[in-house]
Amino acid sequence: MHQNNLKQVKIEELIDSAISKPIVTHIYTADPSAHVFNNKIYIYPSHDIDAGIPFNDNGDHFGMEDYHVISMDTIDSDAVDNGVALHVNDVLWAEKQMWAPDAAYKNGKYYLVFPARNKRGIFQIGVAVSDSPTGPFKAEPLPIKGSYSIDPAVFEDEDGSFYCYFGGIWGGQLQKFRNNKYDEANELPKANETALGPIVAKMTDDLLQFAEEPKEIKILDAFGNPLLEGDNDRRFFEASWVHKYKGKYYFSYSTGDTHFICYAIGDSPYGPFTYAGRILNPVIGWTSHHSICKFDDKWYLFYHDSSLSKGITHLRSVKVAEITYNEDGTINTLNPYK
Ligand code: FUB
Repeated sequence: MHQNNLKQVKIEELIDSAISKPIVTHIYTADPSAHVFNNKIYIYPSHDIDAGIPFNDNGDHFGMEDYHVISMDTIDSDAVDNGVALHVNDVLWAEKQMWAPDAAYKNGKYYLVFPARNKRGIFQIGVAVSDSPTGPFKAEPLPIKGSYSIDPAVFEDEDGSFYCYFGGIWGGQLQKFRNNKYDEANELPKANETALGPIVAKMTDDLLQFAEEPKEIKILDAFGNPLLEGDNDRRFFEASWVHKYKGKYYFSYSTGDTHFICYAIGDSPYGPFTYAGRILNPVIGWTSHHSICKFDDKWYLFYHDSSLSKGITHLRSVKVAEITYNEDGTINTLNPYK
């Protein structure tokens, strides 16, 4: 049998054995940031389209233009697509590539926090505000001052403080920054050097700006040493997410080119976080991106794969599966296919 046919048979078998189905099938969705607002589930995903842009390692083929918010009354109920919540044409500072967003709620307002390339081709992070969790959202005229790179995730701590985590290497441009400054000459560290960490900044009370200089987060191994750039199975690539479980901060992320969703545990929203294992094994498609959310006393992993498009890496679909913890606080690894 021809190699491509073999590959196709393998994908069909994997799709058949998937542990969950796409939440919506009429559009492609990815990078799901899930939240419970007013006892209902709201998913803030990327809206994948085929923009006709050739594939490259920069991810230029991820040419998304808008966001749709998906809502569900319960984890098993039908998902509702609430239409266009924000379009790139309505964001003054943004040029293209509306990548993975997140959302937050405070004092009666909903905040969509999203990355896009500005007119100079540099990723920044913007905020758009609405009275409704489903939008439409009105974008601030400028991006967050001092923001850069991709994949913002907004975490609300129990004291009411909000933190924005962000960053992604390769197309996400994090490797071009050191100490929050861009230099085109900057590249990834060498394999035996400390890997680049994700970035965190506390947000201002109005959730429109960073309240402090962004700081790099350390992810350590069990011996307290920082993970190295060559440790591709464990080092940070993109897709930050933070949740709290039994008083500990869980920082989860994608390892990118090795396709794992991993997590690390710490005692502060700023880290350091100690690597603790894998949450999700590789999915169909190149990227893996997730969020973790509690609903009705159960914990769920929202993630995506490219099963609906039969493996087209930039045409992904959001899925959900329950995750479970062990007594020691570790999370049991999910296999997306049986
Ligand atoms: O959706 C575009 C990019 O792909 C996201 O920003 C990354 O996390 C990856 O999922």
